[in-house]
Amino acid sequence: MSGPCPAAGESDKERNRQNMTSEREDYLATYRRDGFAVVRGVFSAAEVAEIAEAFDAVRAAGLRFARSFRDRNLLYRLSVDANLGKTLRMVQWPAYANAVLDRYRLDRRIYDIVAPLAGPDLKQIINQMHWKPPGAAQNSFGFHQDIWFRRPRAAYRNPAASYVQTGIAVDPHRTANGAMVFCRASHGRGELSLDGDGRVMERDMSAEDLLRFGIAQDDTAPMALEPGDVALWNLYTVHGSGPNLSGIDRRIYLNGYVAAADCDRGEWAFRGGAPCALGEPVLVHYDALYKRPYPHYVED
Ligand SMILES: O=C(O)CCC(=O)C(=O)O
Repeated sequence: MSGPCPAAGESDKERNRQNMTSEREDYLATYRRDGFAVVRGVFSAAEVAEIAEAFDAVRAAGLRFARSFRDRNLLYRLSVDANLGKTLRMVQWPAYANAVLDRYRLDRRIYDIVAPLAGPDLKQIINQMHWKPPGAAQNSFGFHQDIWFRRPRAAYRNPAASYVQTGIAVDPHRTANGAMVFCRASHGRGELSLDGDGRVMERDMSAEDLLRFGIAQDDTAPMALEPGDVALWNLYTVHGSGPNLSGIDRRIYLNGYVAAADCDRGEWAFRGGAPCALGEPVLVHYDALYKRPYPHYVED
């Protein structure tokens, strides 16, 4: 069961209406047209520093383990990089382990960005920190659509309209440090396939994959972000990201939301606009949650 989740009153709804400024309408139009958009400067430098400190704490906790390690929905995904040795590549559901990250996933400003697209009753199906350190030999994400990872598919209804993925930039994101690359208007193409060819995390973005999707190179756009910007994209938008060839980190805090009525999985995040605390973990991606609900090492 998730934790307490109060119903929101009229004032929440009114506040949301008042927040619909013209800037908001612009990002909504861009999102609907291109399948991705950016809302600039959502979080201050001090808030980004707080998130970065939380990333440090979660990384230190993860690197105590010899290899990838799971405690129910919380997963530290480690890898042995050819250049850097043991690295923490990503963490799923760090909000269970870190109060600061838990607070930002429920931030009112994130709600105000997502609710116009997916409504006031939101569950959360993604809570992830991705960390690309400089000099890693392999930390690319091949071109993919997030819909590929929504399993079992029957639990995820109305996927084109009810899901919004968000990412808070912790560092500047540029091509040199592995910024994400998005394929314009690809969300209108429905589900595309590489016929199960390779895992997304062990794959580089390639012109050949774009060709297999029927997407022109000209229709790709790197997403430059400043710390504190919030990127958002659709479940069907083709995207990926390259290696970090720069001298700085590239960190992003990902939170994916879904209209609650359209999803049987996920943690409640907002009910009627009011934030919902995490309680006992519920089924999201880890199918063995109830069979193997104890901490254990994970084979990759
Ligand atoms: O962190 C990245 O660059 C990739 C993120 C991504 O592709 C995803 O979460 O679907």
